[in-house]
Amino acid sequence: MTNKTITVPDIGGAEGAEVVEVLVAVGDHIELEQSLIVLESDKASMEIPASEAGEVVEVRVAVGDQLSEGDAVVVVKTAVALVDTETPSASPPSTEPLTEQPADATVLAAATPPPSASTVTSAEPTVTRVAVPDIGTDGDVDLVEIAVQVGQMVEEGESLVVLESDKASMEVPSPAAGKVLRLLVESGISVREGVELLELEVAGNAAASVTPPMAATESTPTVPSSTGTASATTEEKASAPSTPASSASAADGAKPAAPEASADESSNAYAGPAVRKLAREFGIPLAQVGGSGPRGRIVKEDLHAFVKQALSQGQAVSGAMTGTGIPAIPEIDFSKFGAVDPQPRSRLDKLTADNMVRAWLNVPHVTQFDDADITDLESFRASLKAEAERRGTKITPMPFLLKACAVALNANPKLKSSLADGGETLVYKHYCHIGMAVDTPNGLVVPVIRDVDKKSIWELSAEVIELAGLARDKKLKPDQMQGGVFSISSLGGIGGRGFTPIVNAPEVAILGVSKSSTQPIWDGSQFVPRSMLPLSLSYDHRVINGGDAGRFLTELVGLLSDIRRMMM
Ligand code: CAO
Repeated sequence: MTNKTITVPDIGGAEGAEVVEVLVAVGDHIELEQSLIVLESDKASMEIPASEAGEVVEVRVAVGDQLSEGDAVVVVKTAVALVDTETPSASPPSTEPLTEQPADATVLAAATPPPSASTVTSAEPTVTRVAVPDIGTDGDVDLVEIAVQVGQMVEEGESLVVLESDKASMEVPSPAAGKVLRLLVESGISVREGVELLELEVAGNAAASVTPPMAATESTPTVPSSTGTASATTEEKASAPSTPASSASAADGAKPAAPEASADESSNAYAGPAVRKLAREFGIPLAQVGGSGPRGRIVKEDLHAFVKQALSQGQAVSGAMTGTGIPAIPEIDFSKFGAVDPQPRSRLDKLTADNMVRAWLNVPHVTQFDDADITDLESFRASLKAEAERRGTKITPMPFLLKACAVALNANPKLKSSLADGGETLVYKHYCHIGMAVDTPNGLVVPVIRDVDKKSIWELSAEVIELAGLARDKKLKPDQMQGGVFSISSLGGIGGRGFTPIVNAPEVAILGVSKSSTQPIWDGSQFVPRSMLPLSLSYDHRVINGGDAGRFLTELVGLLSDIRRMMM
């Protein structure tokens, strides 16, 4: 492995040609002759191709820089060790002019490139590679976000990347304070324990570091590669979901309403290869896009703006449908009505939103209500107070609810089944792991308590406290949120008379618990004050019939009203 600096070759005497696009980013694997940057002189645009194949370890230019022959463009780690480090610089620029060049442009002549490459030393031993820690699962998780950039200083514990399983998102903290030297991954890939994420120059060892990246590297805007072989950059992928124009799905559902421009018209548009590729992928007619770059050149942001406008026009004109065929909720500019404060949503909130929509749209929900008389349970719980204090804990209604649900679920196993094979099969489970919704400042999480039917009330109580604490501290591991057969959402400590929870699919039922209150209950001869606990059971009506749900809830109410029954 050798680091090679690729420099600007002879560009026909053009001094100070402006960088108008950077087509690669740190971490990209580039092929020989792949375009690295687009330069624009007062006469023409030209692409600077790679004279080496390998991995980009440093980008030394930024959009707006003025370059001349011999100036460094990128540093590439090549796969093959070279005998002579005095190798030629970049190949001559493409002699094919960009079709969009201005009418008076002439193509710059190619000339023999001068010997100008230099070798950059590789990482010193003081550089640490940060890997995915134990995330509690053997399986792969998605790397959904890289929270740092090359060159960035990070504190110990500062979030480096965000990982996401199908149930939760986790942040990998920095093991030490230092400087991010190199990203070894890009967002969108799957990772597992041990996968190396980035190189960190640990604070205090800066002097022994590899050649520090130029400041321009940090501000280099990333754009898609102009070749089909290279993938989109880290930054693009991370931002894709929130950027309609860079999201394939958004573009699929939102092809611009304007008529398609012919290939000829588009090829005459003034845009670089990266923008052309993006436009092709999204089916955007370049001829209809206004360019905001130098001399009207179309840049990536122009494509974003074009798609955004097409989307809003489409909605205004035809009440555009979302991918599900459901009319989209129009975007409103709330600032028209008063002061607003738009805040980015946490990844967990967005993940929860997706899960809610999925369950809401797939599961035909029915909710059944009942009240459990927990007067005796509450006096029993009160009698445990002193013992709980001796044990250094406290006991809420939650462990009793878990235990009662486990008994009722084992007696009504359909309530803890799941659909499989596209609805052909119903999977019955011989275990009884129950999820418990926990409200955290970061969003909603559902840790799972395993084998509830086999645990004592004290054990369950300890686990409720432990898992709720881990959830609030964002320390739950993926396997602590998996395997549930049924869920409980208790808002009893918060308040409310009743609510209709959404089934946590592929589970088929969920219990909503509201705040207990003292109610006058007729005992056959008089009204007596009883502590009543409102329960709501939402279920998947594809699997659970009203009768199944009614039997389960009636049994549950009976168990909570007389907890001695739990032993029977
Ligand atoms: N009725 C009356 N009081 C109740 C009650 C009920 N149904 N359930 C709990 N309480 C009381 C508790 O006894 C406790 O009182 P004391 O401190 O006087 O003993 C107080 O309310 C607070 O309890 P808690 O909420 O800390 O503990 P818990 O074991 O009842 O619940 C947990 C734990 C993690 C489920 C809960 O803290 C929580 O996060 N609930 C929110 C769940 C949620 O967000 N669901 C919605 C999901 S869909 O958006």
